[in-house]
Amino acid sequence: DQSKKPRIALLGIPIEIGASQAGTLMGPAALRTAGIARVLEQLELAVEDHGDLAMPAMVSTDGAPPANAKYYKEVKAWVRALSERAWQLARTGAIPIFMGGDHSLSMGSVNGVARYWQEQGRPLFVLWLDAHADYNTPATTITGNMHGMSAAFLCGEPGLDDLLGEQPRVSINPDQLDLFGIRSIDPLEKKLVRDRPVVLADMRAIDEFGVGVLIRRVIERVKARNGVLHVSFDVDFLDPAVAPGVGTTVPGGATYREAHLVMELLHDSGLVRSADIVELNPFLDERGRTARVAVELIGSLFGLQITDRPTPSNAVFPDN
Ligand code: Z70
Ligand code: MN
Ligand code: MN
Ligand code: MN
Repeated sequence: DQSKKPRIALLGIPIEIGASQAGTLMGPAALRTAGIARVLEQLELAVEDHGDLAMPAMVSTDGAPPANAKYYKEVKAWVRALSERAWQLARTGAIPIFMGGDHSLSMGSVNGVARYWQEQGRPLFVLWLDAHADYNTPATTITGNMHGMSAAFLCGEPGLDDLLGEQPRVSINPDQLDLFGIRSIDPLEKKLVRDRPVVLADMRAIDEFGVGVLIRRVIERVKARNGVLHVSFDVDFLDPAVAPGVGTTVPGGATYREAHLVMELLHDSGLVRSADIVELNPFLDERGRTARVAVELIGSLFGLQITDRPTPSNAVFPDN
């Protein structure tokens, strides 16, 4: 019975001006070519592909853009349109997967789903799988690239205050953000993250404890507050050897196996209600490798398993 299957709503957001390198606008097409819908359908999910969000018109009456935020007006047009669309998709009861596009789109996707969960009275937690913290503001950024500001914006940091236009801003508390896989952070950004109760597992922590322990810690925190989880998956979370098709490769990323375990544990938690997959740059990819890995990982996030036997755990939690 088609109506009883969990529903996945795919939406492409072909935005690239938030990043330093062009090409992420081809991300949604590459994910479709790599078979994202087919993989999810094989998992007995009902998949709706809503196509790509159309590039929205810019509103010329908006005031002067803030300094140090490149393509602010264009990003604003995307983000306000996407926030509304994300809220609507969440209200249909489907699990939206937002296919990027650069990571600035999460300012719209996460704001929209956060609005929905606020209406439902459940806290939204955000797991940010990324080489970068994306916790810059116009006051801390070196590059002015807005994809480096999305996590900070979502936690209510000032400096992009008019970005959503008429859309309600629904910030998450910094203690509901988990930065996971971080290995590149700017000096002022580092200071800002240190001053906030953001939960962070950097690459050293992953080496010390392993992804199993650390992802279980994320899951337990969400469960303890009867929350739900949004997974914002920046493909540069992965090691460049696995995922060369990204604009900024940072060495020392998650291995193929670590990333799969992350996704499998998240699936088993039953907490994931929405996801972004961002920063895939098909122009820089090697024969579709990165797109294919990304699709495999989305498969694991939504139930693809090696065997159908439960795997026991002997995880020991660190104290924080
Ligand atoms: C740097 C900045 C960035 C990619 C995020 C990097 C931002 N912290 N780059 N993801 N690929 O420009 O703010
Ligand atoms: Mn960048
Ligand atoms: Mn990012
Ligand atoms: Mn990144």
